Amino acid sequence: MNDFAQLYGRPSEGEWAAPGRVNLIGEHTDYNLGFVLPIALPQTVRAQAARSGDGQLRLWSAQGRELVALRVDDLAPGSVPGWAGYPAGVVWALREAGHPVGGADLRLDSDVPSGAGLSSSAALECVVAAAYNDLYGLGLSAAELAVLAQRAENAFVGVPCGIMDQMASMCCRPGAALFLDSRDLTMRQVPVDLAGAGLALLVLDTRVKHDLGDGAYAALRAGCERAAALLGLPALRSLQPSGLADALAQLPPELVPLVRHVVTENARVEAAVARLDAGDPAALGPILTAGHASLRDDYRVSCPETDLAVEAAVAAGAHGARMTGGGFGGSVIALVDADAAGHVAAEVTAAFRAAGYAEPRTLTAVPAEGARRLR
Ligand code: GAF
Repeated sequence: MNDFAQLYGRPSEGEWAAPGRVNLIGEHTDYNLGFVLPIALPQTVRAQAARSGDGQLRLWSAQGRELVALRVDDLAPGSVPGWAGYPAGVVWALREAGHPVGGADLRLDSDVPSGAGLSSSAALECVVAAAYNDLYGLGLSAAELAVLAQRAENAFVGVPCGIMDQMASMCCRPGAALFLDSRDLTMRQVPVDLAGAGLALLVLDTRVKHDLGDGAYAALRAGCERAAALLGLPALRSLQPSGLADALAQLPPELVPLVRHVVTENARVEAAVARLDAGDPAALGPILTAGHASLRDDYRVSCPETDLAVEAAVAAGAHGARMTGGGFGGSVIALVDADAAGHVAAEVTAAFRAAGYAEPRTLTAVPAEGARRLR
């Protein structure tokens, strides 16, 4: 039921996939033009697609079991509510950038948990960008598609996200983390051999709904931009750890913890890359836990559930743990010995039960491939 031919009365021209992500370290640094270090998840959004000749964009989602039909010429920021705004925004952004694209029929399916801070929205944008790039022969690079997908989210959906999630979904490679400089989008694939080191990366979805659209994310971003302006910097990225104390002394008290987080977090990304380059992924553990403390105490984007998951994971023997993504709920990652993964997950689950929280959903993250054509 509801396969492409049944929905649209003809075969698709191809099928594409784009993954969700977890970020190893480098949170709330991307819009400050700093460093991030995400890996792609094996979980993807898939799109079967074919060009339509009638100027219509038809979107069917296997999760919503809903068909949305839109006229491409009528697409305008804010005009498409709900999940369909993300794919529609990509088509709008492509046209805005002058690319000669028209309508398409898409059948979308996903196993990226939504609302879990695992970047299901960016995966949805990126799979549509990848499909359109091939269907309409645009010849855009993965990074160019990521920038257009971010523009869709910023200007069409209205969420002021940075570039990390779209770059992760488009550009990650199997077995590697993407060391990305958000200032100029230079990137390096850093090998991450967790299995070879006897390690595993647990993802614990706290099931506390993560939503970037509620204004808190925008307020944090605005705070960082105000701090940079007060310091006379183009972005907080330009502030080095050696200049941090002097800079903090010049800022109003409410901006001090934000700036401290961003500067120390950029340094943690560089430290994490150095450990991975040295072939010592277990040494990431304390860096992850320090990153969580900074997000909890300085940036204040954790919540009781993510704090408890981190504490319980570390108490159960994890090398380190932290919330991942924007915060306000979502998921925690825990770096564990592979043979202790079940034990750590069980201990976090028991702690949640004891606290009266809904049980976390657990998966194991393996660095997977970015957006690609499947057939
Ligand atoms: C969300 C945003 F979409 C990213 O751009 C990034 O800012 C992240 O939160 C925090 O690091 O995932």
